[in-house]
Amino acid sequence: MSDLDRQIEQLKKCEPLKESEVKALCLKAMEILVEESNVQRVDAPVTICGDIHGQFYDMKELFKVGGDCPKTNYLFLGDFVDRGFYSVETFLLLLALKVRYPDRITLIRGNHESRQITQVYGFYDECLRKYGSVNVWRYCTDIFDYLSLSALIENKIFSVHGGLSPAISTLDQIRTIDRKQEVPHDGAMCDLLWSDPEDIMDGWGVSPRGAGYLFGGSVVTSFNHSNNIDYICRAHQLVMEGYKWMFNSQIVTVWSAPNYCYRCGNVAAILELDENLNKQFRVFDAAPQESRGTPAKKPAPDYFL
Ligand SMILES: [Mn+2]
Repeated sequence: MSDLDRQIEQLKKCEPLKESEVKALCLKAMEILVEESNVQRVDAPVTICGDIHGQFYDMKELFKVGGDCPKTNYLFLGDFVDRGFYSVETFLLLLALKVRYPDRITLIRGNHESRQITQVYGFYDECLRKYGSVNVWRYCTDIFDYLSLSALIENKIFSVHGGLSPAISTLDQIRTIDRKQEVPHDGAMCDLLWSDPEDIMDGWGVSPRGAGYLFGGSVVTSFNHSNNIDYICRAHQLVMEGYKWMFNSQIVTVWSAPNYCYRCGNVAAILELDENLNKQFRVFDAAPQESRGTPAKKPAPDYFL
């Protein structure tokens, strides 16, 4: 068994790696991620997953429902860390799978894959508590800068963490962004990770999050038409039913953190696409209490971001 396979087995038991192992893993991951496009091509069949937020045992439920990687090809839409008790183990397991099976798992960046946000919502504190230093946080946040910004499944389904940007009308404009940086406070890269579709308005609106925009149905219609896209698949917003279509099935939200923050009472979903892009949502509940390990601290109180 290789070191990497052994590390994957260890992480699957929710046991973190040694600091030196994290450093080596992140270096290998960087070599792979730097080659990826800002609009990373993904082949079907693929299973699309939304926010995880450090809910390690619920991610294990996700893999039970969706199948193990590499047998199942996965696309994760970001927000791996913060809020839950196990951001370290959650992100490192996904990263180790990426290094082991680079063509069978795609990880794109969420707004929480950021130095600034993780210092407020849990990942920084968790690294400090589990390792006694912030080195692991530094290695991981350096890797965040290399994560792709979006994915394009069979040229037909555009996938992104948040949504659209008034600065972006074509996929080629996304391809020209220099993504290897901390998430900026505004501009195209920020909007892709922060924006939300909104029912009650058309065009663009001010986001209550303080970053990104609200965008209406006409914006989605125009983007999908210009780019020859069937629909947009995104995450970023808690959906009590696990997934939600909007604007006449032109955009879907997929949310994969059941009982978000261990108290929201929602179910989670993943979206399975077969080789012909036929859709099957799999809805799942939080892992049962007896299989969850012992949490080390209470989650942050606010679940708006
Ligand atoms: Mn988010």
